[in-house]
Amino acid sequence: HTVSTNKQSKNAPPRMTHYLPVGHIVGFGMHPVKFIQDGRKKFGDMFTARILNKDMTFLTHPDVYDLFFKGTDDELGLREVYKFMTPVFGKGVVYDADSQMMMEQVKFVSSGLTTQRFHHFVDVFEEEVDNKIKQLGETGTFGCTDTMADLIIFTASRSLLGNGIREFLETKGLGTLYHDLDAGISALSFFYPGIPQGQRDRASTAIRSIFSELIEKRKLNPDDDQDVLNELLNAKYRESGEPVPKEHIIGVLIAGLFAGQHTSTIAISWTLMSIISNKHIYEKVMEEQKRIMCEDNAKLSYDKVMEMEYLERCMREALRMYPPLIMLMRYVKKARKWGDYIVPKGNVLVVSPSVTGRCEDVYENPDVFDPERFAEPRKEHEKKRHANLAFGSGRHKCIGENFAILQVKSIISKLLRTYDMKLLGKLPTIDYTSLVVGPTTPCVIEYKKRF
Ligand code: X2N
Ligand code: HEM
Repeated sequence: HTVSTNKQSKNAPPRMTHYLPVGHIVGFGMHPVKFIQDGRKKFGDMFTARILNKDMTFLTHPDVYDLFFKGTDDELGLREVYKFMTPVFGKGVVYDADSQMMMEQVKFVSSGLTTQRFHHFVDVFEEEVDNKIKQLGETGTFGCTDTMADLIIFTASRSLLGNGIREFLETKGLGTLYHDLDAGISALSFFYPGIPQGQRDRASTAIRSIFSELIEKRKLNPDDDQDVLNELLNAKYRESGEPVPKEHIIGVLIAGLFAGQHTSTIAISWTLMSIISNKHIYEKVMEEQKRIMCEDNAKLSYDKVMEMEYLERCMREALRMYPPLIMLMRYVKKARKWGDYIVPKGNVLVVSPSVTGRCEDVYENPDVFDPERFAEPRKEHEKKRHANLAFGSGRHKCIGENFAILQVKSIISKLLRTYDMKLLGKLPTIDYTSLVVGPTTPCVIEYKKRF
């Protein structure tokens, strides 16, 4: 632990003065995005503030983001800031592995997300929406994020682990176990990772034994290669040439599921709510659906989903305004020079996809939902490097982007052609209290079958 100090070392970025030993945690915690935007007004492109036990240096404009995205892993570490997730993902995987091994593990997942598997995933997505439609019936209301979370859990779990996972979700409480496990990753656990969490650890043990059972079954009975698990079972670490140990496979799957669930649930919720609460955009989306799908209950295919460009722009626009990961962080392992500034070793460097998405130098009227900004001739996101940060940028850019887009578009397409939907009440506000940031709940949607 470093001591709380207002002392500014030579050439360090401007520092926000604090008067309490806990620094600016209250202002930061209540509204992290506003905190960074206010800091920008006062200090410019870069400033440092004490937050609880950390000195955090915020980069507030895309013009200086190269400092963040061009750093190598030994200059800017991920492990040091993201290791609080280790009790959830497990030992030896992702942020608990060395940088070479982490890179290989991430690559196993991305190699598993092939176009060939994507063709199959679209069938999985459609089947799961069909199941949900059977539950929902002709007409009624549903909580948007809860219902979307169900759809994402089922579709992501099947894509990563195969059809065998379904019975555990349906009848053996795996959904609740995921929930208990993921509750172990909270915003505050970033500052205080050591807090004991019995519920999290019990869920972890139970999930690991379920995944282990599935893996043993798969080893006896190799299926026809339609999920990411198969990729992991056939992968080998480059240096040792050894297959990936079961404990690592399980850890990578848990990390992949965490990554695939919260972000996608939030992305699909904002996309759907933004579409149906804006008449003009809703009509354009439905026009595109009619053009590509012809009949309301036509079967989806990979090619058709790929053709839904307007729907994709709606999702990208929702992610611009409401990125689920509101800040990305790196630990400064070697002092970093930028112009006249030197960011000292030991600081946490921060860029915010949320602040970037609302940057007026890049996006005109940034608070307006306008999918056309991603289309010709505007292409506003291409005006500046690192201007579109929902999926990150540089060497650690998201590897699940194409999967998430395919999943969200498939599910929304099927839902919109089945039901006419209406958001009850106004578009929700943003809830900054969790680590992955989504709409304030409840947000209720009223639906009625179209045919
Ligand atoms: C109680 C009002 O203080 O002050 F998951 F394989 C798996 C992102 C990590 C953000 C940390 C905010 C703290 C508010 C406290 C994988 C899909 C990933 C990638 C509220 C006092 C994980 C921590 C956010 C601190 C802000 C880490 C995810 N693709 N998913 N109230 O991401 O990639 C993965 C990658 C992080 C943070 C914070 C408060 C690969 C308070 C009062 C109270 N933050 N934050 N992923 N706060 N208060 C992931 C990125 C990686
Ligand atoms: C990294 C966002 C879906 C797996 C990232 C990063 C962002 C992000 C911002 C960069 C983190 C950083 O630089 O610190 C999102 C969003 C998603 C999504 C908004 C959905 C809408 C997924 C899915 C998967 C996934 C579905 C897996 C199946 C990963 C992994 C990394 C990553 C493994 C780490 C890459 C690395 O460090 O090299 N994601 N993600 N993400 N994402 Fe995603």
